Amino acid sequence: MPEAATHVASGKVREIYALDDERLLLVASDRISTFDVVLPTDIPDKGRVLTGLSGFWFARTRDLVPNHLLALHADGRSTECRRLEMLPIECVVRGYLSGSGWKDYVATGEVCGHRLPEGLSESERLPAPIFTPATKAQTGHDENIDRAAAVELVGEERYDEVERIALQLYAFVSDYARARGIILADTKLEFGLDEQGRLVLGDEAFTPDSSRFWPADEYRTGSTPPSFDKQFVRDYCESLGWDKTAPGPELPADVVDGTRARYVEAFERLTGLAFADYVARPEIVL
Ligand code: Q0N
Repeated sequence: MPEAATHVASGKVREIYALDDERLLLVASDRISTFDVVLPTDIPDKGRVLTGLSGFWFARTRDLVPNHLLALHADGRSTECRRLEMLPIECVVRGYLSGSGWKDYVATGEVCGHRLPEGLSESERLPAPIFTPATKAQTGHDENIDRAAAVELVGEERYDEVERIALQLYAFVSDYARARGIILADTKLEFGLDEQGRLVLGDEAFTPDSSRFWPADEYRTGSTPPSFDKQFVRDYCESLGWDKTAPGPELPADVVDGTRARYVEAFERLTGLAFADYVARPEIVL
């Protein structure tokens, strides 16, 4: 960490430092959360996998929308980014009915104002992907909002632009992943504006922490498909009968190793690159 960098914000698993007025340093840790609780045991290389995947997608989507990535550091887990004025909404795209989208559908037949066909099952593929914005809760859970509520926050023109770009990004990455045996069920993107007011993709993008990745060969409707990355951790936590409040349990070595292997497998399948080559030379993802 640069001595002069001042800490700006912490997420559950990432830290942000200011390098100067224009640039931020984003550092991805090896921490893992499950059921919204950060566990006391790290997953080695998880931060590198997420940073490498984000960089891979940023490099491949720059013609669709500019992004905040300026440099990928040699440690493979920290990036320099352009400082943006972040939009006050989470930009979620859903191609499948899961998580809060499934809950809202069961309760109302709609997700964020999108009326969906009757009789859909949990995890079913939607007729077409939908843009489902949410508020950025400072504490607690993000709240799904409809178009009118999101327009109040960002304006109509900007809303139409982020919806169009987010759907294009989802289409590109979900096609890419599907060809490699992975379903991108949904994803959360964050956008900001540069000094000229142009839309820029920020945060991390299309990582297992910001997206639901499902192994295509295990996909079925009527339940929650196994998570590509966290299933061993969830199964282990369920086997303990833990009440899902902090502090979470320590993970045994076999759960750590199996989970690390799943993160590395996601990286290698999606990028077509050997993870060891990324660790040696992170810039190969760009
Ligand atoms: C920013 N967040 C929320 C880390 C990520 N490029 C940027 N410019 C200005 N601000 C931000 C970014 C970015 N990215 C984004 N906070 C500040 C996402 N955080 C949540 C905590 O973990």
